[in-house]
Order: sequence, then structure tokens, then C-alpha cells
Amino acid sequence: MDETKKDPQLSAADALKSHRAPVLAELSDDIIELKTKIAALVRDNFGGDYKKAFAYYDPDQDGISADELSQLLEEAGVGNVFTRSSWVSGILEKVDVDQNGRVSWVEFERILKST
Ligand SMILES: [Ca+2]
Ligand SMILES: [Ca+2]
Repeated sequence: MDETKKDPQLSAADALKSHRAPVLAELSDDIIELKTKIAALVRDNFGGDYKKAFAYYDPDQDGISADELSQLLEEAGVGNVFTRSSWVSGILEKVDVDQNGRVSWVEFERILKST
């Protein structure tokens, strides 16, 4: 077998990996961070009850608005004062399927189930 032929292929693959990750991959990393931090917040503050947490962050029961989402992210420790608004717009862009500017319970669940 010609083992040496494998080396150029491997290094080409490595070179590709070293390039900037595709936006989608970055988004899914962000989603993993988001899910992990929300899970910790819900576990610590709401006994693991996501519905209770959702109701807490949506006191007016019209869905989690940008302001409410910002508060949730702050308390979950997602992002910082400089990046939080881009987190909010990024999350809304991804999960606000009906585009009403708010995260409904169904849309919220979708974040938790996504990978
Ligand atoms: Ca609301
Ligand atoms: Ca929505």
C-alpha cells in the first residue's frame, strides 16, 4: 500500500479545518453555550422547570421579547454588556419562526431541543 499518498490529503483536510469555521458551525457552538447556560440557570433557580423559568421571564405572557430575552441572557451569564444585544438579535433571528419579535414557548423549546 502506498501510505505516503495519504499525507497530502490529511494536510489538506487540516488546512481546511484551520480556516475560519462556517457561520452555521459558529451558530451551533453558540446554541450549545446558550443551552448549557440556560440549563444551569433553570436548574439553579427554577428546580429544572423550564416552563416555570419561561413564565418568569415572560411575566406579561405575550412571549419573550428582546428586553425579556436580554434579562434572561444576563442572568444566565450569556454574553456580556457589549455582546448581549447581538446575542438577542441572533437568537431571535434563529428561533423566532413566526417573526413576531418574541420567543414563544414552542420556539423556546426548539432552542432546547436543537443541536
Ligand atoms: Ca413578554
Ligand atoms: Ca415568535
